[in-house]
Amino acid sequence: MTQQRIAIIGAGPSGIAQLRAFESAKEKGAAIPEIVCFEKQDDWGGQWNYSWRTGTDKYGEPVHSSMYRNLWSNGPKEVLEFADYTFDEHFGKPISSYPPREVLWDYIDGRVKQSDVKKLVRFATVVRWVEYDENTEMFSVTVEDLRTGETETSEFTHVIVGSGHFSFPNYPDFDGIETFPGVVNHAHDFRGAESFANQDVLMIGASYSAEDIGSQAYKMGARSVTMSYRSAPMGYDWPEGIEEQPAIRTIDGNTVHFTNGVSKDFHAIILCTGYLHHYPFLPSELALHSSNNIYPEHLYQGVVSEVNNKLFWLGAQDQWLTFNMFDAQAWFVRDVILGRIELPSLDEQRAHMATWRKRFDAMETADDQIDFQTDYVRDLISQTDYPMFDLHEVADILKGWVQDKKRDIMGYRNATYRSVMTGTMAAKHHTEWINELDSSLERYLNDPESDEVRDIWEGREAVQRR
Ligand code: FAD
Ligand code: NA7
Repeated sequence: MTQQRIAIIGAGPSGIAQLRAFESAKEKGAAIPEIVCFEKQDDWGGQWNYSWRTGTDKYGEPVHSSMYRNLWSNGPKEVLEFADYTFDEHFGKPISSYPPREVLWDYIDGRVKQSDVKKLVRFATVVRWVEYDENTEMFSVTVEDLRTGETETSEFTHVIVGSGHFSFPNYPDFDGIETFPGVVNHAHDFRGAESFANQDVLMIGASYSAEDIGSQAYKMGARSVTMSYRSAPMGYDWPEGIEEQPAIRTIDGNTVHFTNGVSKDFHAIILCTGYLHHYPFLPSELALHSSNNIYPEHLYQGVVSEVNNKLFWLGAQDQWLTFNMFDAQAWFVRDVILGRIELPSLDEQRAHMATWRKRFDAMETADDQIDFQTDYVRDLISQTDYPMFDLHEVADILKGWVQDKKRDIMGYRNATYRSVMTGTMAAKHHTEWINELDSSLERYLNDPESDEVRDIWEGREAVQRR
């Protein structure tokens, strides 16, 4: 039998989950194959590895991360907690339910930094091309070492794609947008809203990016925030200064005309129009062609490529769950590769996918999607030795989160939840999101001295300062 050699593309949360899955088997005495993880950035963490750069990085490669400086988690951390490494274990004390980006990067890093898996990652190495040879039944993977510019090709028995799908912007055209004299950016290139103070800004889109970047602009003192929807408004109880308008009819200089006859002048436009599943390193017959949804087609168990059962995807779904879903997927993929899980025939795989697809097509509400994804993850975990956790509880937290946002879109991050893994209640954070201007790990973890602005905001007399 050919010696197994595994290529993992990307060391974001998904790629790291795969490394951790194999490591966990090794710790329990299993023989594991040779693994090489290629990561084009200098460090791991994927989207959570923030870059101030936009456009291209220092190597001339497209910048990967779409996150911005002051990003805080937009979902409760209790729904993404690793079952084998809890927040309590990492931070040694309860923390709040909506940590900033840097805090979550620290948590992801903390699980694996002490282990041997970092040695398996070739950083600053981009995967340029993957091919499958039907005769040898091997993949050849061509990579470029971005530090030296040298390319090399080597053979692998299995390829696991963990390159993410929130990196290549979807850039639709809008009539007249070329006449707009202000800043026009995609959410992928948004890094901070400070420059929007006293400005009128337009978000195009009606999903997470529009909601979060719009809220960030409001927080940083934009004079007005308008969000333009194509299908349906988000419908939150927005504070004064934020409004939703339907689709754009045309843009004429600074003036945007919406389809309902309303016109308004803007200083800046951010396209919050989502991302493309784009895999420039794969020939079309191997690539995944999908919109952003929670059940992309042709992936058995959401991970095994139907066209080649030795090619896998992690995190290809739109995500109610993230880190622990990637774990569940990685443990499953590991066990397929180790021969612990036998794949059924192609017909059976297709029948299985059709059953899930039928349920997917019948979904109507956010709660349906939450139940779908939590059931999917429970099903995966039940097939491996990943620690099972109460996914009904996770679904309840997610449904509560959806309601929290309906109640108070600017204040939902003040809510706290109980850990499904440890039972620990999250701490109330020292500063509410709307008042916090410093999203650093240091500020987050330390109880800051009382400050004047916070005192006044919270209705206390300002503390006398020297
Ligand atoms: P990524 O994190 O995208 O990592 C992919 C990795 O692959 C990157 O390191 C990249 O450099 C590497 N790579 C790509 N192409 C190549 C190549 N050709 N060769 C070598 N390496 C390559 N999730 C949450 O749980 N909570 C949140 O609050 C949240 N907020 C988000 C906000 C934004 C703006 C975005 C875009 C996403 C957010 N997410 C959030 C979802 C986020 O995508 C996941 O949390 C997670 O980062 C996905 O992990 P991944 O490893 O699948 O992909
Ligand atoms: P999403 O969730 O994929 O949403 C994309 C939005 O963009 C959605 O509202 C789309 O409208 C809208 N869209 C797409 N094309 C157009 C055009 N042509 N005109 C108007 N509106 C359009 O992407 P996000 O960036 O919000 O979120 C992705 C991830 O990043 C997510 O996981 C977050 O955590 C962060 P539609 O509803 O399809 O009509």
